[in-house]
Amino acid sequence: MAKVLVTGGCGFIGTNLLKYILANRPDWEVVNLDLLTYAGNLENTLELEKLYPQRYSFVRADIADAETIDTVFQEHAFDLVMNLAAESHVDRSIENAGVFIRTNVLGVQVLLDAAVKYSVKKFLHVSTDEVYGSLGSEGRFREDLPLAPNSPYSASKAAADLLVRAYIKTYGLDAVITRCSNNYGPYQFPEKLIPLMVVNAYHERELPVYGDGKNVRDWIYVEDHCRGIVMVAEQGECGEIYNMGGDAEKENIQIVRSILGHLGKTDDLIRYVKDRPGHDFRYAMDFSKIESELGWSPEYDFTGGISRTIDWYLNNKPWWERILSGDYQNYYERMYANR
Ligand code: NAD
Ligand code: TDX
Repeated sequence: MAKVLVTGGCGFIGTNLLKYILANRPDWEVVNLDLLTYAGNLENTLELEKLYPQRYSFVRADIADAETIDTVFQEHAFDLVMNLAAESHVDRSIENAGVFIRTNVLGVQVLLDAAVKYSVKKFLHVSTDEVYGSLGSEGRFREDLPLAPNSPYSASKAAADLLVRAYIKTYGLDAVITRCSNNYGPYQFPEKLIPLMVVNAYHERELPVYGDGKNVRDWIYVEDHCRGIVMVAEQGECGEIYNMGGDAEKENIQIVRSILGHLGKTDDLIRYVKDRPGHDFRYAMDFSKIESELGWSPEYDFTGGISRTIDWYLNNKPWWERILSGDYQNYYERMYANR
């Protein structure tokens, strides 16, 4: 039985990753450690407590709280740590960078210290394509490009990547980094482009498109990313970085139009608004390294993935309604107050 720590498991990718691991790795026992910030939703993972009582448990904690993290590591003797906990929304980082530095940089240092102290066998850090900066209309990000982050969010993620590198070199920690493009799928918080547009279109509210809507992102269905994370944890070489992407570059406006089409709404709802400051123009991933070395490639195509995703939001209206009303944030108190 491998003992695994997943941080940030109540967020979007973390929830999908936990489901993937518990269904596909019967010999992994997983602790989900999450602070339950505004982006963490305990309701996402409740069924896991019922389905896998022997192999799954939840701890509410802050990755930047060194004392608590030390206690958790001492108690569990983890073989593998997968760090997904982060502040993840670029627009919020432009409003207030402080919490991004605390969680995404200091929090990673705290986890790395604990991993060294308690001799964790493998540390997998989930990073992002945004650390490479922005592309023009040509080319793709490769792992050997220099870091050139443009937002406080991506700068904090790049800083964490450098810390991981330093702990490998200095302390001999066995660590790997994954960098993935824009994920979409079930459980994504409705502040991000796709769920925000689905929810607004559903209510026939305006769809706020930044700038001219021609910025390009490479979209990957979240399950493909999760499969890749597990593959890198099992087979990745210490010190290596692995890009993942969906091979599905789309302009934002194309995404918005496809959502409107799917919901049978008209383009009149589109509203072009002031651009995001420092808005990266284009992301595109060269994932040939993970393809040739580990045999990973994305399996979902965008047309199928986006329909699946839109249908999930339409079929899970109470999930996002509780988020929009703020009710989901009281869930932990309701659930655990009398335990
Ligand atoms: P998310 O915002 O949906 O979830 C983040 C989770 O981390 C939440 O559950 C939150 O409660 C938890 N968290 C935040 N601060 C914490 C702290 N101090 N201690 C413990 N838990 C804390 O994010 P996501 O989209 O699921 O992203 C997960 C990871 O993947 C992040 O590291 C992000 O940078 C990376 N990533 C995301 C994407 C994407 O498209 N969403 C793409 C590439 C990489
Ligand atoms: O209302 C909006 N209107 C709009 O035009 C929002 C929320 C976004 N956009 C644009 C900005 C981007 O060009 O859509 C694109 C996607 O925006 P986000 O969903 O905010 O994602 P992005 O900034 O690309 O970052 C995402 O991918 C990389 C994740 O949020 C990061 O956590 C991940 O690292």
